[in-house]
This record gives sequence, structure tokens and C-alpha cells, in this order.
Amino acid sequence: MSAILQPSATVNRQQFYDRINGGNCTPLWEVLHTLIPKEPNTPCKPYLWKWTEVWPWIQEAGKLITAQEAERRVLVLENPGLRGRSRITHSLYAGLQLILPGEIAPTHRHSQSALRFVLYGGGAYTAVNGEKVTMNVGDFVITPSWTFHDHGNPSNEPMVWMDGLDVPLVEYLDAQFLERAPESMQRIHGTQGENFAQFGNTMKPVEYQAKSRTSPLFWYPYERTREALDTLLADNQAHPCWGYKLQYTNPVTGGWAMPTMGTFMQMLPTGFKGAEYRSTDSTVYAAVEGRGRCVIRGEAFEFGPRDVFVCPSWMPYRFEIADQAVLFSFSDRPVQQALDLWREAFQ
Ligand code: 1HN
Repeated sequence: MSAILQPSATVNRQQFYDRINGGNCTPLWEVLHTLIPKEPNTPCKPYLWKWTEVWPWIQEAGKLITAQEAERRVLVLENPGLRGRSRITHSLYAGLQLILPGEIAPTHRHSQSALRFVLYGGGAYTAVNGEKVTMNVGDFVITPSWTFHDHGNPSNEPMVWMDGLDVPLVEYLDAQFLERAPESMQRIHGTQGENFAQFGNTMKPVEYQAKSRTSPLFWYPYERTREALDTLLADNQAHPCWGYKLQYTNPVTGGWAMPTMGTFMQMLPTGFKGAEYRSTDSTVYAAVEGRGRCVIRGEAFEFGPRDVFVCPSWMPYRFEIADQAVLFSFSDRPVQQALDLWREAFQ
């Protein structure tokens, strides 16, 4: 028997495909290699959003719609490889939210987990489960899945934060729920700072029993994070790839702050020339301080304060730092690790 197919075989195959197509069947062998590539083949592209470009658009949005009318006045950061799909990476959503002095954003809750990372302004609050948290630049705040939350800005300046949500992940799993509260502002109970007093000091109330994987602490002030990084910088050797890097934790379990999104803060000293790094978790970075460039698969992205950029899954990237930089970042690493999928590589 000859192993070489007759030309008629291609025609026969196509006719076969057409026939089974009518019954919603299709041959695996035509798609196998795109379905299971040798390495990640993400549609996510490296990209950087410059604050100086987006800030005028954010201000313009402030004149076009109120936070109340919009429910959330946000410019979605859409990855150029994923336009029209409201996502910054394949699995994660990010946007820049503006809240003007005197405005409120009404109460709702959803099954998606959210993070806020403050980029501009100070004194606005988010209320989570009836407790107000006042936010300032560099603060990291979480809104756990299915907790009521509303925002307000009693300060006299505009405030902008980056929202990070697991929207695409939850959509993929068809597990979305949303509920709007009857009252636009939550009734506030307890004293301000109660949550931080309970969980923000490496202690917890004796009667506390964890009800979910998400951190019971929802405010991680920049002041503390910055102080920790400063101390590390003074006494320790920088890692060749990531300098000095800490991850935010659930203080009670030691695990991630949220089950679906890993969050980090790192400091990179002036003159730092990092080694190449890659990992399977596409990562969103937001610069807090400093200046430098991130070279992603050979392409340089210059960043300064409040710029946001994306390093896609498995693309090698490295840092070159001109002025001591502090970078916040988040990714789906907890999900990948829980499923034994996460990989990283560096020399
Ligand atoms: C949301 O609830 C907020 O609460 C921000 O501030 C952005 C994007 C998609 C879905 C829900 C917020 C959001 C969001």
C-alpha cells in the first residue's frame, strides 16, 4: 500500500468535512496544532498607556457624563490584540476610573473580584461591606467577590484609580452575578479604620473565622508598602530580574489577597539593568514613582509615573531603570498556580 494520498483524497476530505459539519462535528486533525501549541501563543500584545495621553481623555469623560449616570465612569484599557473585548490581557480587565469632587458611584455587588490601585488625587473613599476606606496615591484596595461597594469623593480634587477585575475569567466560567443595592450609598457602620485595626497589624480578632479565600483586610496603604521596600533596598541584594519585589497577602492565611488576581509591588534602583524574565501570567504594571523602560521581546516601552503597561504571557522582558522606580503589578498567577499551570523562566 502506498503512503502517498491520491489528489482525490483532499477533495474527499473536504466533502467529508462539509457533511459532518451539518451535524456540528469537525475533524480535530485540522486544528490540533493551533489548539495545542508548543508554547503560549497569546493574542495579548505588549502595550503601554501613557498617563500624559490618557489624562486629558479622562478629564473630557468627566465633562461628558457623571459618575452617577455612568454607574462607573471608566476608560477601559483595551489590549490592542483584544479590541472590543474589554480586557487588558486574555484573562483580566483593567480601566481608569475618575471620580470628581462631590460625586458618588452607587452601591452594587458582583461575583467578579476587584482591585483598585490609586494613581492620582487623594481623599476619595470606597465603602466595602459598610466600612469606608479613604484612598491615596499608591494605596491598594480590594473589593472581594459579592461584597457591596460604592465610591465617593468628598475631597476637592479629582481622583483616578486603576480598576483591575477578573471579568474575563468569570465570563469564561459563566459564573457572573450582579446586584444593585436599593440605596445608592451604603449605611456606614463601625469606626473608620476598624478593618485595618483588626487585620492590618499581623493580628486578628480572636473570634475571627475565615469565610472565604479572599483577604479580610481590604486596604493596603502605600505608606507601609513603601517603607518595607525602602528597608529592603538599604540592606539587601536586588534580584537580577525584579529588584526588590513583595506580594500582597491575605494576612490570615498567608495566601494571595484575592483568589483570582495576584498583586505585587516592587522597587527597582537607579541604574538597574535587569536580566530577562518570562512567566505564563500576562502581567499588568502601573508605575507609581520613577522612570525607566521595560523591554518586551526587544521592543522598548518608556514608563513614568501613572503609566500602565502589559507584559504578555511567556514573552521575555527586562527592566532598565533611569530613576528609582516603584511598580505595582497584577496578574492571574493565583489561578494558574491553583491549577498547576504556572511557569516562569529566567537565567
Ligand atoms: C465595577 O464594579 C467597578 O465598582 C469598576 O468601581 C469597574 C468594570 C467591570 C465590571 C464592574 C467599581 C468595573 C466594575
